[in-house]
Amino acid sequence: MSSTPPCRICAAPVQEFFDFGRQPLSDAFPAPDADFSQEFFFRLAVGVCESCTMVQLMEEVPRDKMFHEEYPYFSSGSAFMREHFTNLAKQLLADELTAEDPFIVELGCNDGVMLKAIADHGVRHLGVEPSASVADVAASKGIRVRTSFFEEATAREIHAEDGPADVIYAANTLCHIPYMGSILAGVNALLKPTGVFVFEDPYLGDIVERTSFDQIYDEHFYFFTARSVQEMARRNGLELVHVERLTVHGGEVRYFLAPAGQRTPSEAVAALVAEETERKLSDLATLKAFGANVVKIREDLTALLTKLRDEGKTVVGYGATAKSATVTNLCGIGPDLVPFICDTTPAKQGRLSPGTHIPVKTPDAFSSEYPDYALLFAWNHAEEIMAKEQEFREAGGKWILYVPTVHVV
Ligand code: DWN
Ligand code: SAH
Repeated sequence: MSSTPPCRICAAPVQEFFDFGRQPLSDAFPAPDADFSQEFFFRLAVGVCESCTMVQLMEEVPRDKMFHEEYPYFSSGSAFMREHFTNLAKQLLADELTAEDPFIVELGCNDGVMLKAIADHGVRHLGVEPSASVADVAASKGIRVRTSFFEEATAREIHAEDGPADVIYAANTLCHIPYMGSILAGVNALLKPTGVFVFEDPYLGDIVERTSFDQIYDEHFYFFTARSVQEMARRNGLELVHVERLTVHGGEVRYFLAPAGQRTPSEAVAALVAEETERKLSDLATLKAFGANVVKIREDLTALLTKLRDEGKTVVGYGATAKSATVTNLCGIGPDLVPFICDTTPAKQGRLSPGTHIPVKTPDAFSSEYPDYALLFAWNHAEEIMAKEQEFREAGGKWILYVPTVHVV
């Protein structure tokens, strides 16, 4: 185990609790003829801050290596997620965007999956999105986008050009940003005193409960709890005033932050903090037990895949998710165990999975000749995918899942 780096929120020591070893960039899909000696790897390990309890990566990957003009994750690829974000837009329009000529800024708007519904209502908006691949798609939908990283300087420029924001929103983005001091200074500079900063990200409580260890990869730097977010807000002149549990992406929490003293915190905040204390969620012992569960899943999954291969069964991966990079690289799953992964994303098709180089193919490759088993890497979309792949089940196919334990359905 290496030395303890300072916490990115409060500078106290961070205690490491699990090391995933050498891992590639989770969203870098090399071409089959790429020079693999150039593939980027880093040590993926996770720890907890002794003081503010923030769970975070031990090493930071430079942001330009992850978010750029070839970023291949397009948020609108899931019908469930499109509905989720349309509902959220309606909620914000009804509850928060009620002032005269309101203004909303979204960090990490991706392909505009949420802002489209806002733009359709004629509400003033701006998406801040560094990855041109997805930002261009948002712009093509008529959404106003600024192709850059959000940070304090960006926030000040936006304020100078557009005035203060009623809402700043970020889905599955804040947890991607190590430089939190600059982000929250930007939020303070841009938000109206009556405004609200809303963000939703994978919840440590769900990750620990379900051993969904594949939520841990280069892009996910922080793993929030109500307690750690409350502490982070407090240190930056903000206050956690509300929380909502969400079921998407395997379990998330939506946090509402307001300038300190402006809103009365709801009972849901105290209730979730109390639940986390009761569970000892941020205790090193709890997190080390999580690590032991990860090791068990790795052993069970490699044993199952090896057994199926030795029996001559076919296994195909379903969904070339960023999450699956952690699974395939931790477990050593390459094309010998899983000959290909099918995925609907054109930018991933014809490429290889990061690190273990499993070919990514179109969904046709799956349906033209069903395998005996499908390893569901996109397990967070299980309901949507299993509904659309009913024929696979009817043809005798079985799904392999590895969260919360390795099982076949
Ligand atoms: O936080 C992040 C989340 C929001 O998105 C990012 N850091 C990166 C990305 O993570 P991910 O790749 O693990 O997300 P998903 O949503 O689990 O990825 C689903 C993958 O599966 C996509 O590549 C699309 C594909 N897919 C498919 O082939 N058929 C998805 C669905 C719903 C389908 O029916
Ligand atoms: N909000 C979408 C996208 C999540 S993927 C959804 O929930 O599906 C994370 C996104 O954050 C990527 O599109 C990435 O380009 C963006 N991102 C990373 N760092 C950022 C920053 N500093 N400011 C704004 N967006 C950022």
